Amino acid sequence: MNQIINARLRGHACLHTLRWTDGIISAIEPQADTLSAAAAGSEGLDAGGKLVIPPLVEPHIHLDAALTAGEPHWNRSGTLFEGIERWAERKALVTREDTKTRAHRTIRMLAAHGIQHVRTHVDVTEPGLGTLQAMLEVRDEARDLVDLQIVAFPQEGIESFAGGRALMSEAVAMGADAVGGIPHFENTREQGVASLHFLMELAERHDRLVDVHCDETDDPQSRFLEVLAELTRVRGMGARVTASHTTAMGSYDNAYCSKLFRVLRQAGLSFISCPTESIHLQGRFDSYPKRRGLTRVPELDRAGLNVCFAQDSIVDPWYPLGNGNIVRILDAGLHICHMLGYEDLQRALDFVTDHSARAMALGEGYGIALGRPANLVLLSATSDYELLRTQGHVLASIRHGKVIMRRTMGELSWAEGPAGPA
Ligand code: 17E
Ligand code: FE2
Repeated sequence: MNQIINARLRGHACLHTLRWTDGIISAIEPQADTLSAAAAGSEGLDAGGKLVIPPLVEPHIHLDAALTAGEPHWNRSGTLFEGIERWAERKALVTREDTKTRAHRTIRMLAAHGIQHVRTHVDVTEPGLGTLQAMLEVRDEARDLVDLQIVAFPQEGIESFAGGRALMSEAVAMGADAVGGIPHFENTREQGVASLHFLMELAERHDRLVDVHCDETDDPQSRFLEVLAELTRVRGMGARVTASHTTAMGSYDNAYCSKLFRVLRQAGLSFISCPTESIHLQGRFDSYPKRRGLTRVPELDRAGLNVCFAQDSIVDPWYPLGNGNIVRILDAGLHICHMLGYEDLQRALDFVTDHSARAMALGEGYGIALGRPANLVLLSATSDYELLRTQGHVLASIRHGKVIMRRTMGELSWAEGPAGPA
């Protein structure tokens, strides 16, 4: 494959031809007219006027726990905390092969939906760090399908888990790309704050990215985001730091948020919301009215902060569903966040492409521009709005200039018989 013709690019009125050489984009040419399919040549693809975008991005998933729901027990309460307990039981049974097999299967599910960039959290509250070692191998083995970033994630705490700090340092030494945290799960507020100081220092010293599970609770007293943001501001690390979940923000009052947002803007960090996961795990201690348990996605966006959507789980102790399709998450997120207004629908894909790429600090490795990798995805729709309205799909995924996946849509046919006007 060396070109796509009749490609519709977001933000452009006319169709384009995209060409590449040795897996690098070498031409982006506006077309005066629609070209005939034959013009694609034997080495080309005709996009037929549909959208061609850079790959979809999955910026927050737990590949180490994927496909383990119900093993050995189901999460009956549906809470985050029971999920952590159930995972601890499954974690005791994990082997290297088990981890790698499930991770590869899940990566294939993601790639089947046009995702080529993935950030996974890997639980490092495990003496020996065998799971991390397995996932580092997966990172190499899966290169033909995805670029994988690995976050050293202390599921059971940095301060409250025996040897937590040493495990985090070891994980970074082994090659984790990013440093994680879980301050709301630490036993005390002081430990939560101490864990943030520790992890920011670790990341800065070793030049790693940061992605903290931060305030994943409906408790309005959980205020670790302000600490993470301030440590980020002081270090000037905004482009490299992400706060995931921050669901407590859905329970903060507006007076506190008006102060908090000042600090967030100064810090310039990114945000990831996992809407299907949060609507499922949060609100569990409410009767009615029942909170949605999501962070303030539109408010963060309107404040100029970078915010994106992610899946978080696929069939694990926290969430029993999921099939790799990030457009399903976008659909749910826009509904839950009151973001089905006209303007948001026009630019909806930003929340699962460009914004996510920015949170992952992909830089020049991402996007349709000359000299960048020919990583391209063909969609079944001509606009963001149409993709959502039709629950559309990825029809082809091209990686470093090679087609790695194609999908044919199901055909609809009507039986003959009485029908209204066509
Ligand atoms: N662990 C956690 O602390 N929170 C989550 N949402 C998942 C794992 C999936
Ligand atoms: Fe998570």
